Amino acid sequence: MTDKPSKSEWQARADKEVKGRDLTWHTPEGIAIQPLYTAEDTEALDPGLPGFAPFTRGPYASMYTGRPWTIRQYAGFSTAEESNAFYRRNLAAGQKGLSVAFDLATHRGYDSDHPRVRGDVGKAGVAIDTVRDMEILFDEIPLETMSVSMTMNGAVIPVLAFYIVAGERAGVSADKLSGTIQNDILKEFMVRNTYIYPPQPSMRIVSDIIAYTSQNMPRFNSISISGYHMHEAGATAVQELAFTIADGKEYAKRAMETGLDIDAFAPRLSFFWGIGMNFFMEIAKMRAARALWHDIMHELGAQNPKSKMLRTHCQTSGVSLQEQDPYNNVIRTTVEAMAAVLGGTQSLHTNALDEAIALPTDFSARIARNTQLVLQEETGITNVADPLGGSYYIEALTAELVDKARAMIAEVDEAGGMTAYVASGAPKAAIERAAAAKQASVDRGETVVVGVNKYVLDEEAQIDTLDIDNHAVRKSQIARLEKVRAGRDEAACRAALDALRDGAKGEANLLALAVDAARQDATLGEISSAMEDVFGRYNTLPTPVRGVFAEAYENDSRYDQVVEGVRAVERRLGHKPKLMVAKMGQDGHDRGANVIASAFADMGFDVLSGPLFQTPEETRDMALAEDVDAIGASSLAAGHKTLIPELIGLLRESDRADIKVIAGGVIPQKDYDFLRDAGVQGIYGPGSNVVECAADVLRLLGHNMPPAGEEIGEAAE
Ligand code: MLC
Ligand code: 5AD
Repeated sequence: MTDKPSKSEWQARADKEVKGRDLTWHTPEGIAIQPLYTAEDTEALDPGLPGFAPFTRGPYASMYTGRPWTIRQYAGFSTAEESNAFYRRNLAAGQKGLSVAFDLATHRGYDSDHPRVRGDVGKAGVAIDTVRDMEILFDEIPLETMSVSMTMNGAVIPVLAFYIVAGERAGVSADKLSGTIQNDILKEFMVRNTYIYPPQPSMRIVSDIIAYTSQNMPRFNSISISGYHMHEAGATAVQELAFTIADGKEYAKRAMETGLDIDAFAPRLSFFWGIGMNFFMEIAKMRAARALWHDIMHELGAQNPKSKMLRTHCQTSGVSLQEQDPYNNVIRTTVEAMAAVLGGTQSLHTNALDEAIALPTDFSARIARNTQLVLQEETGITNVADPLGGSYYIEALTAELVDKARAMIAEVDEAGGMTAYVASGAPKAAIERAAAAKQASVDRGETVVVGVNKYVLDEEAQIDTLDIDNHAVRKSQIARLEKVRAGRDEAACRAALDALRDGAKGEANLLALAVDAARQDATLGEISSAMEDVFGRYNTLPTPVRGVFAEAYENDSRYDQVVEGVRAVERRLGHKPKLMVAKMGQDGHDRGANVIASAFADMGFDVLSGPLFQTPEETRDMALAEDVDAIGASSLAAGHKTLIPELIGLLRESDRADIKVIAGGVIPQKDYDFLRDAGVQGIYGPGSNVVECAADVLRLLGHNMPPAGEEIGEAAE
């Protein structure tokens, strides 16, 4: 018998095979991944058993062998009637739980008839103004058995109140309702941006909901503490882990400060991860999260094991999906779904292949759902709990993520906890730096995206996408709003709203008061305004990071060529070319806008980042006051056909048609001609190269910019 070869013997042999090339992979998390893991890497590690502390291997002992994860597709669009019909079709075809996507008007606390939300009604989700809408949304869906997730954070009080009252009207009392409300405001201030009130009253709302649900809704998860949106904004796995777990710690501490016993609410705190393409990293992230949460809840004094057991939903990554060669997205989503499942998720949404273009159609939703059905019913994956437990690589990576996240959580603690840390802007800036670095790496081809920066198709076939006529949705919502207002007891409704306003000044439970107002058919906008009267509305200005692109593109000749072009334009204009990055409508997705602002500033443009949520009038006014040369309108929530043409019309009215307008974001190809006819001079979908986008802007400003690949000397003014 020969001796077992050691790891160093393996190393010698591998070195010889690759002639000494370093095979270490340095991830964006700052982790050095070795080319091989062995028992030596895991000697000191014991992940324990599924269903037992610290739950690294899963919250339940039997995991999917006892019950598979919940297939819970996030959906909502247009009116309550249309979304209800879509839900019922999906449930009939194998979906198991519901998950409601609301439109941005609803998120931000505006009724559909509010002038600020003209472009948003029914677009990125379903429009909900009253309890009546909520009743229609769940018509013929048994609320006593169906678990329903609602992604709502800003207008969380009226939406949960509507759900409770819709349940009452269907004969299902609050104690029987099962589901989840997202109710995670801290990450809104960091990345998702659908907040309404300032941080302090927003944190009170979170606690009021935790208090109300722990007393009245024992089957309802009071919060879905979300890393997903950080992931989508470009966070590394360590950032997502650390900031999300730290958010959870902050919520738990706040709830305890209001006098609640930790074991009364902690078993109903839930989590939510984004799952991207770094397969093993994502699996390890989910396992690390469970171990970290267990320890934190233990430190906070939890006794009940359920308080320390992290349960989670996952969604495959939207930003990993591409407009180019979109069928590749089915493959990406399958790989990501497998990571979520091998990481032990309780509930899962798989994205549709048309993610980068529009909301899912029946066809793309079917493929997305079937991805999960095939995994559950054809692969055998569900027959073993935590099948990757004990993998040298997975266990070592899990332990490394725990260590790195713990160190980052300690920094948050030192800053005074997550509320203070978020207010400092530090986590948002850290995530934006990671996002800009990632974008630069894709643009430079260092990170491969098939069909985007490698193996690019000569010609793209168009796919059918969903289109929503938001004018029609708005009209029908306004008609129903008027009907509800006409049919209610106005005095009783006013009295309930006054009580809510008074309660906001004091310490009463805001959800309890909003339930009373909802019973009187107060609208979402009215309930939100009653609280806004006391709390005010919160606004922030984007502060994009600087220097990341310049660093990533050091010694890149094309980048230098663009920088030189910017200087030439500056000499000619007598000032730096000035670009305003505009976010119009209630769409708060600002990763793309911030990346553009960072990159253009690094290339020498004078960049003005407009505030979120502008109306076209406000964008026009700011552009004129600041005398910009171009406006880049970023749109990811389908408001582009309404808002961008309006802006161009307003510029023309002001005799400033010379200001160039370009558009970027999630814009279907079939809308390009419409936008060009309206006067848009450049359109940049997902996967666009930022440096080439800047080259185009220089051309629009009259600079003779050569195509990529041509020599610098050929550039001429
Ligand atoms: C589960 N159960 C088991 C079991 N597995 N029982 C025995 N053996 C097993 N192996 C039991 C559980 O105890 C529970 O019962 C019941 O079955 C359901 O299991 P669960 O694990 O609680 O699953 P689920 O109900 O699906 O809840 C998952 C969750 C929840 C806890 C993560 O919070 C959830 O559904 N979240 C979804 C969030 C979501 O969809 N978000 C969308 C965001 S989209 P009991 O009795 O104990 O309850 C977004 C995008 C954007 O944010 O930005 O717009
Ligand atoms: N319907 C279906 N999926 C949606 N998403 C967002 N809104 C909807 C909707 N109305 C998904 C997309 C997006 C992520 C945040 O959620 O995948 O990237």
